[in-house]
Order: sequence, then structure tokens, then C-alpha cells
Amino acid sequence: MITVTAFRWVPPMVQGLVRDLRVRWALEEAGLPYKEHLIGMEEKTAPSYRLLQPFAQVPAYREDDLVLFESDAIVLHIAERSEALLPREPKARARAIAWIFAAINSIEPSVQNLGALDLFYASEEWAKLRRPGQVEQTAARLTQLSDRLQDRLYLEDRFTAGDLLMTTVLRNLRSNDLLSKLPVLEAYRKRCEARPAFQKALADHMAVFAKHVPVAA
Ligand SMILES: N[C@@H](CCC(=O)N[C@@H](CS)C(=O)NCC(=O)O)C(=O)O
Repeated sequence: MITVTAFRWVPPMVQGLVRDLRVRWALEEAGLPYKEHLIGMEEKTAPSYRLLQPFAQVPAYREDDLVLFESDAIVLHIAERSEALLPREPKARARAIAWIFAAINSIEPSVQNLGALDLFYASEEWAKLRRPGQVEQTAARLTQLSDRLQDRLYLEDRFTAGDLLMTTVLRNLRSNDLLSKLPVLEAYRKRCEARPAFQKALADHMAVFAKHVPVAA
């Protein structure tokens, strides 16, 4: 049985963004059942947990005697078992994998840099000075992605793990209005989020937080 480790509770501003969602979504697309292993923030640094996830983060993934960390590597591992996420035809497969890397290497860093300014450093003077340049850089990268999508439904000719990861990266833009200025990209995100597998994964991810609201929260 597959087990996915997730946090028992996180603040609302990051609910729906924690990276176990990527893994849950991939498992739903692949039709693979799994169990949750829920941990509190205090458990993530325990030596026993760091054997599963060296950096004291979630998600961690167990499948029989395989232990994996890094959400994107886990998604790729799941995708390799499921044609729903990776085409079998070698060239189509290689292109889908290229989009996995594009999501996490070409798009995610600039999305994360902007998110960090808005969520963690908004009141700092240096962050206020840096923000316009970061917005410009992130918007430019997103525009390139939007140019590529044009009237396509997905990054290639069908949904793949590349779309799954790209969508989860785009979800991190919710602290700003960049996506609303790029209707092609906004429609793409919504199209991918409308998939039943995403809806189920999100519902299960959110249900955990609803069940474990801290007394003081
Ligand atoms: N590169 C890692 C990043 C994992 C990560 O950033 N996890 C966050 C939640 S989304 C976390 O556990 N944060 C708590 C911490 O870093 O202490 C992955 O993709 O799995």
C-alpha cells in the first residue's frame, strides 16, 4: 500500500498549496489507492521522519520498501506507472517529461520568488523595492508560457504529468493578480483544476485541515 505523508494542519494562506497535493493528484489520475500519514510540525524534525524526508518537509512517500521524497520526483515515479500521466510513445513521453522540468525549473522559481515577497516579507523595505522588478520578471516568464499554450488545451496534445505540475505551480500565484491578466493561462489552470482527479485530491487535502484545526487557530 502507498502511504503519503502530509501535515495535519497548516495556516489557511497555504492550505491548498502544500505539496502533498501534487502527489495526491497524481495518485488519483493513476487510480492508485493510498493512505495518509499525518504529522505535526513538531514531528518533521524527528530522526525517524528524517529517514523518510532528509529535509524535514512534506511530502514523503512509501510504497512497499521504496521510500521517496521530493514531490516532483514522486509524481514522476507515479507517472512512470500510469499512461494517464505519461504517454508510452517515447517522443511524446520525453516531451511530457520536458514539461515537468519546465514547470519546476523554468516557471516555479520566479513564481516562488514573488510569492515569498508577498507572503513572508511584504512589510520589509527591501521587499517593497524588489517587488516591481520581480513582478516584471515573473510576468514575462508567464507570458512566454501563455504564448506557447495559445489555443491548446494542454502543454502537449493531451493532459500529462507536465500539466499536473504546471498547474500546481500556477496555483502559487494566488497572492497576486498576474494570472487574471493572462486569460489563456488562467483558463488552462481552471481546465486542469476541473479534472475529477484534482477535485478529489484537493478535497482530501483540505479535509485533513478541517479535521485538525488547532484550538488556538
Ligand atoms: N522540494 C520539496 C519541497 C517540499 C516543501 O517545501 N515542503 C513544505 C510544504 S509545501 C514543507 O514541508 N515546509 C516545512 C518546512 O520546510 O519546514 C518537494 O517538492 O517535496
